[in-house]
Amino acid sequence: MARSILVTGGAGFIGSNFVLRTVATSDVHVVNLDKLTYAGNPHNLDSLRGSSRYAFVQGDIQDRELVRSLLRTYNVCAVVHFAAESHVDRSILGPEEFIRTNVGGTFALLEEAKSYWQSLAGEAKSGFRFLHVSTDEVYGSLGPKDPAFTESTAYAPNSPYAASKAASDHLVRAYHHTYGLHTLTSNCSNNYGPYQFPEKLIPLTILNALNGKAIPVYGDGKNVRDWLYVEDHCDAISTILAHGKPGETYNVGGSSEKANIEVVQTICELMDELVPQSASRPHQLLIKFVTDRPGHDRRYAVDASKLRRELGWQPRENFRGGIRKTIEWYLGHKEWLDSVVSGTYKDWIAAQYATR
Ligand code: NAD
Ligand code: TDX
Repeated sequence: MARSILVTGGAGFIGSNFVLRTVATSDVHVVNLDKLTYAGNPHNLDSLRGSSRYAFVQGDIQDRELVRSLLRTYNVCAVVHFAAESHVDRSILGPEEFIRTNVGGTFALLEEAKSYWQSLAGEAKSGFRFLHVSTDEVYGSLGPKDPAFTESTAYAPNSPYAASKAASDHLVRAYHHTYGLHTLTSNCSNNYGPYQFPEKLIPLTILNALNGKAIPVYGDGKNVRDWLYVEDHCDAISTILAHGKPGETYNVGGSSEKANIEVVQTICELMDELVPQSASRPHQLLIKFVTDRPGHDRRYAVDASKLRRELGWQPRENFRGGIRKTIEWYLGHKEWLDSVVSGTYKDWIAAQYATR
């Protein structure tokens, strides 16, 4: 049977973009294992229905028997591991699921990948890869003049989310060092683009601007993030998977540092232009400064020069162009937005913002 890659969390934001792009631009077979938590949406992948190169399996990465059988049944040559609880604010209100999925789930996958890999021989064994998709948040927070995070910056995670991702990164490192598993780790900055669930800053701002609702900005709005368009991240992952050196970690970033208030203002300006008939113009009037996130990291910035130097990757999209495309995508996919903004979404928004 043809060889496949096992993608975990492929019904989430970055995973969906990665699966769609991989099926469209290569001849590889993709098996997508996703639990379909509140953040997973199989309709993101509706266009692949009927494709002989795509299979969807609903399940938990902690289900070791399932993972074991998928690796063997699909003759898997690489695991690309996106599945995670990914929202910092949710990790503050309820960290347990983050430990289960991000730490326990990654451990389960590593164990099964190791046994499977050990059973292989020849090129199948030497070519096997386990790519762990991680975040820049493991490095902690920068001061205004600090240099950007490099791959050798010490880990200093500050939120339960970041700590759970840091723990998973350490496990991945250990499975390479101890057992020789061919692991790769990418540590990427903040992504934005199509299919992002509207709990994160950029899609939440677009959604609230569309609906004439307050746009919540935490604290003084001067926290800085380094923004990367999701397609550039997916391109980086494909590059690392194809050419990365086993055991290595690669930082991925857009060299596009922006204060949150600047991000929100840019979206408001573009909404004024793209929805000229809106009753909420100028959208900037919707901005509302609210109580800060506890332990809110002040600044992230990623030095991605290793990935550029060693593997030739660099981002194609700039922030203004990427944000425009993103807003246009949301404006053109109102039915997608309506479908994800269901009862449980409303419960989250009430729990998170009502008393801020
Ligand atoms: P997301 O929350 O949009 O999607 C996560 C997906 O994982 C969902 O489809 C969900 O159903 C699935 N999932 C959760 N728990 C699972 C489990 N136990 N078993 C199987 N599937 C499960 O996340 P995202 O923003 O697409 O992030 C994907 C990965 O990239 C995460 O590992 C995240 O830490 C990392 N990352 C994200 C960003 C970002 O800006 N979004 C930046 C850097 C790194
Ligand atoms: O309502 C909001 N108001 C606000 O000011 C929200 C949701 C966020 N913010 C601020 C907090 C951050 O400084 O905006 C910034 C971005 O917040 P999020 O979109 O929640 O992202 P962040 O916490 O930076 O984490 C993201 O990037 C790294 C992803 O969610 C992680 O999965 C990824 O690892």
